[in-house]
Amino acid sequence: MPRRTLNLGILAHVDAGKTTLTERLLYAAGVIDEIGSVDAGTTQTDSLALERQRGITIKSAVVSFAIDGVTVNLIDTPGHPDFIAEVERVLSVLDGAVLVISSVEGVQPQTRVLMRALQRLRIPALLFVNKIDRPGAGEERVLRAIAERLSPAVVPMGFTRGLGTRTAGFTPWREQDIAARARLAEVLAERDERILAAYVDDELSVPYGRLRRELAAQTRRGLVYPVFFGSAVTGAGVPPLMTALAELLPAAAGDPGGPVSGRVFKIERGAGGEKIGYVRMFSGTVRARDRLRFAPAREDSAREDSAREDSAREDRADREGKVTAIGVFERGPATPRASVSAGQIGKLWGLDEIQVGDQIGQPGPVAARQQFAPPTLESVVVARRPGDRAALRAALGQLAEQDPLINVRQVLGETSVSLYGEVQKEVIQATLASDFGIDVTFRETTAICIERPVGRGEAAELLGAPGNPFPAALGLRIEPAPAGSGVGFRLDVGIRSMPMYVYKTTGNFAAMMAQYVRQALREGLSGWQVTDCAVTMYESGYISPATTAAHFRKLTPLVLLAALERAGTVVCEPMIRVSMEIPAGAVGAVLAAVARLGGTAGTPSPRGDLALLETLLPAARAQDLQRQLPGLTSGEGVAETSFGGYQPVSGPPPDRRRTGRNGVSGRAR
Ligand SMILES: Nc1nc2c(ncn2[C@@H]2O[C@H](COP(=O)(O)OP(=O)(O)OP(=O)(O)O)[C@@H](O)[C@H]2O)c(=O)[nH]1
Ligand SMILES: [Mg+2]
Repeated sequence: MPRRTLNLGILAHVDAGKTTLTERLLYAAGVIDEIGSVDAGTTQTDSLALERQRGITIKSAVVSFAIDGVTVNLIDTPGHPDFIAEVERVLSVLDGAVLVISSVEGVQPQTRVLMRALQRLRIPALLFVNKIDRPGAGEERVLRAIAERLSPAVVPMGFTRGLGTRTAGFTPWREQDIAARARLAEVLAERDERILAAYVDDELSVPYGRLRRELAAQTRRGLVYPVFFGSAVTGAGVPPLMTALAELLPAAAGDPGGPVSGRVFKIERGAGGEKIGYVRMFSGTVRARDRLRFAPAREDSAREDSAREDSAREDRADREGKVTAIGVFERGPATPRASVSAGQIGKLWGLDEIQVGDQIGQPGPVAARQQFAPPTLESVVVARRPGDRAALRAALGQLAEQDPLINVRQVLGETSVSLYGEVQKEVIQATLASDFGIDVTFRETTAICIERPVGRGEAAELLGAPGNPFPAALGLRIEPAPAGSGVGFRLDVGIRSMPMYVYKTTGNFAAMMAQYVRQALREGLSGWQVTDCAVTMYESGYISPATTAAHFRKLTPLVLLAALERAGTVVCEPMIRVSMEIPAGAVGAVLAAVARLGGTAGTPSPRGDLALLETLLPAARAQDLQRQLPGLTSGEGVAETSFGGYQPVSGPPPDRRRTGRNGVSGRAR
């Protein structure tokens, strides 16, 4: 029987201890003899020079170890919100996850964002409450926060002792621990009627072995979340966590003899500049010298509004290439192998045109996309030496290969990139300098706005009508839809009006029209992406055999923009929610700063000598507030940010087309 493989993501808010835990797991599994440290820059997974200097993870990294007959491919991810796109890319290849929570800081904003994504995608997860050796560590408090803010379906798997000391430990519950057993039965009974029936008679009448099996079954279906406590630094609680990985999470199934199907989730450049694709295999076997076909994976997005990215994907049709070498993750880093099979993660050399998000061979499970907020900022990158301009464009092209969301755009001879925040900007700058020898500066960071229709508008081009340049008829209606709903598309025409000799099925016709519509909505009346709308196609016509797909594709933007002009749009800017804990005496100064930056604030709520303050600021200004906070609060204020949706801009709408650059200065208006 082939070894089973568990592709496991380690996810958490920044600094919760993911990389340290990864190191500890590798040590406990005997893969490394010495434990590296993030602070000394000696860990296995923070291997980039920049990661070592800064002590944060920037790129996801894969490393493997074996436990109880299972090979675990562990994917250490960055926790900083500027690098959330790295997390999104690995979500589609995970069998399970460990969500790390600091026992001192508790549930943090990014913890919630990540947990929601795991829940939406039904990815089974174990929770590991880390840093129990640190002063200020909590148990009950953290469990309450988890139940209230993450999921009520949690099962503590043991108890702690010596919290907040170097000797802090974690002991798993045993069969004899009556209270814990009753609680386990209670949680499981909520989702299983047979357990409920047995449990109603007597909580302890359900055999312990059955409870454990049911716990594994419910955990694997993403219905309950077992919680462990421990310390990645001292190693406390790590052995029970490791046992649980094999017992409670699902290892990958898949037929190595089946048709080839895999997903590319990471692109890297080798020492000689060669492209390396990381693929997770769902089925079949890829061997060196195989010719492979690849194309963008089908996607399932939480929010369907990324017309920008859709269009980028559309431009890259099916491609192919020949695999020249393979590395497989089995123990530690990848080792050279002749093939990679179902369930495994491999590195593939030789596929020069491979892209992040590509599907290799047969379609696999639908890819997760748009689980998190998109980048909200952009900035023009300028080479300090004018002679570097062409090299800069090429270098940014390579970076965009590894991180498609940086979305390199040429605007009036300049190059702009989209950004999540300042840290990502610094990383791009440092990477360009160290890896490409190009010194750059950034122009002012500005917001990436969106447009929403404000009313309903429709337009049509009929067959043979004057002014219709194509032998195709098309009528489209656009109307507003709820915020965050993206772009909806619906066909409302009879089958006889669809050119089936071109599109074969109505489903395909609808899918292609939806794609043309999303493409056309990339630029609205003010040049921003149009979203949160419902588009209905109410008119269709063709002349066989003259009409082709290109006619519908080219007619769509003409009709849709006419409809959009009748509907009208409002330009909305991205907002960031900044939650602060500040000294009570600093409230006045902070409120004034928030107002100066164009933000709004809720009522401060007192907590001892401190005040909690919730504010909402334009994205381009939120980081200014964070920069000013230490000065305003004598260094005592702490702030946490999260995406706050889009709000109509006040004043004249910034026009991205007229200026060719983002017209929003982000200043208070
Ligand atoms: N006391 C204590 N410190 C810890 C523990 N785990 C991690 N740390 C420290 O916390 C800091 C962050 O640890 P990392 O492992 O880099 O955290 P991370 O989650 O990988 O951080 P990012 O990848 O940047 O999001 C480092 O200084 C670690 O030494 C722990 O269990 N106890
Ligand atoms: Mg890390």
